[in-house]
Amino acid sequence: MELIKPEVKQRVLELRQLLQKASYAYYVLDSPIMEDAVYDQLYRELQNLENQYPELVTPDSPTQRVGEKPATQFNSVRHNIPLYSLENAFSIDELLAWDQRWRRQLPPQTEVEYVCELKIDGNALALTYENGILSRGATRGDGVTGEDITQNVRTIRSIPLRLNVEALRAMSLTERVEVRGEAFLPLDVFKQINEERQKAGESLFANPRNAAAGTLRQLDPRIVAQRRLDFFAYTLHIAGMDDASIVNTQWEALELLQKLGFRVNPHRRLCTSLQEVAEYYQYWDTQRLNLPYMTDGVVVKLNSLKLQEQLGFTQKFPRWALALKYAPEEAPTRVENIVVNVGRTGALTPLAELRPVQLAGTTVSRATLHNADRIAQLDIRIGDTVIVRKAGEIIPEVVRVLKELRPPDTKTFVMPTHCPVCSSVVVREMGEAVTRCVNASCPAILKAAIEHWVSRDALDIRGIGEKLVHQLVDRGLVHSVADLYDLTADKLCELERMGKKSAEKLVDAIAQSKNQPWSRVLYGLGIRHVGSVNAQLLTQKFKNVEQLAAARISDIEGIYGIGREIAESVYQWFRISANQALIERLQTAGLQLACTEETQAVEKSNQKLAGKTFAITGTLPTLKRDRAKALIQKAGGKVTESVSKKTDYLVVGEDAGSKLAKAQELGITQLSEAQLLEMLQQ
Ligand code: 1X8
Repeated sequence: MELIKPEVKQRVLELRQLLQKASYAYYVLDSPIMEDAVYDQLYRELQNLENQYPELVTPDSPTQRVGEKPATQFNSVRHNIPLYSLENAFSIDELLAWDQRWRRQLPPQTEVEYVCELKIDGNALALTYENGILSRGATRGDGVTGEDITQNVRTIRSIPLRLNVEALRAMSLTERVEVRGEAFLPLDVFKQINEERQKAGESLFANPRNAAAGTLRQLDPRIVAQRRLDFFAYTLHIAGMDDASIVNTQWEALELLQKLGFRVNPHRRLCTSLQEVAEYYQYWDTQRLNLPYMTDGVVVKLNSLKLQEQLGFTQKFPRWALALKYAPEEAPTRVENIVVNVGRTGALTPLAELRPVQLAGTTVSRATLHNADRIAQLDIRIGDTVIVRKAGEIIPEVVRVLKELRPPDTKTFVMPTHCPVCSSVVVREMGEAVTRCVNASCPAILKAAIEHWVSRDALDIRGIGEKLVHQLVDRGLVHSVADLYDLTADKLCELERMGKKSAEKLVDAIAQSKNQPWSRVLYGLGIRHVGSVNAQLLTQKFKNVEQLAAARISDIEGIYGIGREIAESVYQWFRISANQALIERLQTAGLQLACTEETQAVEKSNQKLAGKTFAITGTLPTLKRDRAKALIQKAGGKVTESVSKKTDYLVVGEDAGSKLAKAQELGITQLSEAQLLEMLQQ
């Protein structure tokens, strides 16, 4: 055997430590310490050394995450400690009942602390570490016996192959450590996988949990590695921990897990009363929709491990923990009919009319079926029992058919050949999933276009709602948004429930909208792909409608943030003569189709965050993160995902994550949401 120089051995160790540290910072602390390119370079250096000296390869090396060989099957393994499931509760009343129950086993009025954690809708894993090295990863299975999926578990970047050495040494945890947690697929990855599967004509995963389960059971670890599974750790068992010298509480266990190298969910809370537990539960009922992964409830645990031990387990559950769940977001119901809706862009969207069902706290009686392809793919028929789901989006969708419940008399749906509103022939372009009505004066399209025109971010005309728009169109008072500006109080008085006073007010509100800036008018036109941010980008470059109408695709595409698809859509819109006529009429009516000096000044002064870099952490009291980001960007600021020396401000919300610690370390100015809004307003 060739003798290996000590410098080489030393360098290999050093590289592993560096890479491990970088991974920890990136995947666990969410706060990178090196550029991707640097990481890649160090990784390649290690890979080269290991290729040169294969005897230096160890199983915990960062290069050893993805195995080469697909498995032929997974072996069954018996868990050293069974994985219990949790008792479910669906209301605060049930939480109180649970509290009463365990309290009966203890002296009256025992004071306790509760740990609240988010319940991740994924797949439980049991990870075994021997002498600090990951030796086994297993699925939950039936709780007693699971499957050995170590090869796949190794591909999950947020699972350390080796526990943090310093943390280990400090506690002399050299024996066996078992860590439990939830493997899950982030929502964006889930979406991407399903999009790819749809393109490939494969069946879709019904939800992220199923997709994660399917991924974990993939025989080829190279495929698993591409799927970007993630993992939150929540339970720590240390062999011989009975003396409780290392951790005494669940809270400490979570902190130790993080030190050992695991990703631990940052949204945990230590509570001293059920009132606080209830608040946490209610807070996350709505806030969870902003998280990049699925949660279906919160887990409440008694903090003291001693108390946990004292209370023990029933046949099925620990007595000291409870899964306080939210109303299910999926439910079975029957498709009573399939109708077709015509939207602002003329798209014909099939909708299922459902037998009403409770879903995520609301009654659902309609669900989108998206398009004809999807109906065919899922084979949805009128009369079928289906599963409806409300994911982050507002409109619920049908995710699958319970074919075993299909009655013999179902009816298949056929996409109409004519617009259900105006009866003109519909068009489906080659390679497109969408069927459209292309009659520019189709009343359905017109109604939707007017609703958009008057909406808050467009011309913001108060007092015109859906009902009024329908009346205006159905009575032939309005054939285009330009007709709004010819309405008089007298004409409006003909409408149902319209008095002289309100008619005058309305005419006034419509007239007021002539003062709205060019960017809002452009947004109001409803050009495909031109949302309010794009409209602002466009009007910053094209100071009036003539310039924009004359622009070539390449001119439009040249704007930072505007891609080819948007540019083409804008270009095509101005080539249609009906649209040119509309612009002319709006001009005559007196709408702003150019930047006035005033609006230009406003826009300039709006760029008050220019040159400043922001990061956001935690949940803001009122703004969704995307919205906060858009506001900052609109004002010329930059928003980054992580905190670095270049960050000027960190906007801090509830349950701030590791970015806050990093910002404190770097002395970066922190802002509350209120302070941010103030900066934007000044
Ligand atoms: C299941 C889960 C637990 C936690 C989060 N998500 C889950 N799905 C947690 O404790 N943070 S605990 C658990 C179980 O014990 N079956």
